[in-house]
Amino acid sequence: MCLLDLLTGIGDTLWEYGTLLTLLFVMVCTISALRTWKKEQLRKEWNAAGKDVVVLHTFGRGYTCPHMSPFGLKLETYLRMAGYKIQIDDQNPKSSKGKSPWITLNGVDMTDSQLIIDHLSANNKSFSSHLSDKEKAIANAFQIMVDEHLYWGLVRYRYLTDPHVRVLQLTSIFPKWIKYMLSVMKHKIRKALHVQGIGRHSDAEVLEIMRKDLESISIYLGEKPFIMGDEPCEVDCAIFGQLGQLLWNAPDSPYYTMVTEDFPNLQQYCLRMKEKFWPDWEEVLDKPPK
Ligand SMILES: N[C@@H](CCC(=O)N[C@@H](CS)C(=O)NCC(=O)O)C(=O)O
Repeated sequence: MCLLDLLTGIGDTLWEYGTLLTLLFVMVCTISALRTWKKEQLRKEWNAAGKDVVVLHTFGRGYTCPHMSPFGLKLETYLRMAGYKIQIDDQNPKSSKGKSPWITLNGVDMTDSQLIIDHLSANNKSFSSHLSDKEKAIANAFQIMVDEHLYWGLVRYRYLTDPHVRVLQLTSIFPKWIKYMLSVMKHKIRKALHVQGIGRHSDAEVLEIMRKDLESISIYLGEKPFIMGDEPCEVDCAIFGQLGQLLWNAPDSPYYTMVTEDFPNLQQYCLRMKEKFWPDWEEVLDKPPK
């Protein structure tokens, strides 16, 4: 009798586990099928954008600048410069590499703002072909300086140095609950900046590092309308992408003051780029809640 009870008990338990496992299996399969279906739907939607229409996957618009990401501003500026028709997708901002922005063009996904610009420039219209090899090298060095160096100073200011983390109020792209998770977010960013290196410096050192970058751009720009001369080219998109964040998305920051007061030709430069490629700037901005 005891043995029978024991066996029955084991049988019941196994049955319960079996049922639970089956349920779990069905749930996982359903979620995976739903994901695949959603992906297929999105792909259909992006392909329906039309031939040679660029679907630009990016974070949503800001209240003071169309992009909160310097790389989004850079890439859309280039696409506008090259005359592409653009369809914005702000629901899937991160690529398979986990970074934003990325694009889908004629059914093909492409990632990384610079790789995309290099690819489109090589296959369509280059705005740098008139430059000498020496000038191209200078343009390349500026692009790397702003995207891989100046950018990190912006990240540090935006999320760590700015006591009010004002960037959160300049757009609706951050979820409302982010303010309760600020310390987690800051911890993640602090770790990334430590690995990159800029997180190891003092605030005063970072300020000087940033000033030097901005001063270099300002000196090289001088009186010219665009960084490499009379006509804008690809590198202007990168510079505008980063400087635009300091000018429009970093209110009350020391960097805003540098761009507007210490190196005013940078502000003039941004306004020139804005006027040339973003005549609809005000219209595309998101509206802050009343
Ligand atoms: N090299 C990349 C950089 C893109 C990048 O760092 N994007 C940031 C937004 S400004 C991002 O997606 N960060 C999200 C993350 O790192 O998780 C490019 O040029 O597109």
